[in-house]
Amino acid sequence: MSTDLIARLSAILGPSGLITEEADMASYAIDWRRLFPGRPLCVARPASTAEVAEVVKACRAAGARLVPQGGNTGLAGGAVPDASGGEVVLSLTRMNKVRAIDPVGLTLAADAGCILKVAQDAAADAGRLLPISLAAEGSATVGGVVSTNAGGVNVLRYGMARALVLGLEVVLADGTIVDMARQLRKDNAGYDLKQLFIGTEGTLGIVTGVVLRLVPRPKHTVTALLSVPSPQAALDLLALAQEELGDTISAFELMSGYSFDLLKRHLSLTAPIAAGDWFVLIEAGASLSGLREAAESALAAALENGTALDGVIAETGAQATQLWALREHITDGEAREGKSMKHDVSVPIVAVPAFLEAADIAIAEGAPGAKVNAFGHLGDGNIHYNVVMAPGQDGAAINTLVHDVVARFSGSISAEHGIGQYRVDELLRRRAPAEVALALTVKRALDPDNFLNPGKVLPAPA
Ligand code: 2HG
Ligand code: ZN
Repeated sequence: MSTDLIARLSAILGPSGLITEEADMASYAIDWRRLFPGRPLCVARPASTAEVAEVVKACRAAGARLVPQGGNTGLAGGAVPDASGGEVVLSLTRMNKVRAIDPVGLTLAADAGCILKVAQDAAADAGRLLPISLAAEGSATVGGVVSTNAGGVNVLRYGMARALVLGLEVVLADGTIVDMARQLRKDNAGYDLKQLFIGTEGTLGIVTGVVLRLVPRPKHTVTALLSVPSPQAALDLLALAQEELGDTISAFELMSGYSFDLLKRHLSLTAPIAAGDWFVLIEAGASLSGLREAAESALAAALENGTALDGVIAETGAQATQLWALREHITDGEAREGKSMKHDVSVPIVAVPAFLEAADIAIAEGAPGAKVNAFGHLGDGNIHYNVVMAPGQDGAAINTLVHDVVARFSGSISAEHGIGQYRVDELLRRRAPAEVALALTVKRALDPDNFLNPGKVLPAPA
């Protein structure tokens, strides 16, 4: 069977579009954190939507399951194959072009495999902003960003990826191409079917093209790093920033002292301000003047009333980049520290300080010796509550400890990273049976043979 399929795929894709050698498949077979090793039958690299459709039909006919993959930067193992040696990885990375930009209509159309940074740069060249920003933007693809409904640091102003999607082109499990890549701002004609494919991690169809919303590029940006005594002080600072800077705030990030300790010890990165137990990185952007003055007066007020202990506003773009480098390297610092259990949780924004306190107690009591690397998007109530384990500790038990606290605050066990294969069991435990059943109904309708990305997001249907 597999020899016939390889021959068929080779005929569809040509020599540069199919990888079958184990060594050449290695980077497609495992996630970047090397937590979910798989073994694909082969890696198909189509160069067009028509080729994607042909690959889908060939694999389906041969009974080989398909795992769509973009930049493979996910944190939940959603884009890697299982270890059976029977799944085909469908890499979209050869479909990498920006298709069109409309700077007045504020839209950008791209192939699914276009790197996010390439799309951001194309928008910037047209004088516009593609307002989605995440640490993996140099390798993540726009198709992956949409398929996982990625978040990032600008969600509080611009929303998750879903909020930026105007149109999609997808290939269904039977190979049908559905072209919904419309550039319309308003389109209320019937079901909004593109939503089925946003955030469902390739389990209902394969995103091959996207149309994203752009925004005008703010002429002025301010970036500030502050140290604060506690998460509650950070929340007070958010309230103050909202008063002074209003809806110009595009990022409000919280980082623990331990996060900065990791940056210093593993990457020689240090904060240019006096340390506190916590740090906050704020960015705001506006086209009208007066933003910097407003930021300076907000900083002065925060220092005056003790909300902030110290703070700096970047003087140049290069300084702003340096401040952002601190935030963006925390994941890297954590990876160098040891094995960690990641918790991508959200609770109501005002509950973040109480959540952190309760979770810290749960870890201190239930997993003594573990260290908590808490940081994330305070402006969205989304904390990366990552637990660096002591030798011999049980990761699943740590998951349960943290997620039990999340449940107490009516939070979510995945605010932005998705479910992938990492959180399937936890999702089943934490979501109401009626919600899981509804999801399975949708899955069965679109992919009755469980052919697309099996075992991700949902359990394999019985
Ligand atoms: C971030 O906010 C990413 O930097 C990664 O979502 C978070 O490493 C993590 O847990
Ligand atoms: Zn994040």
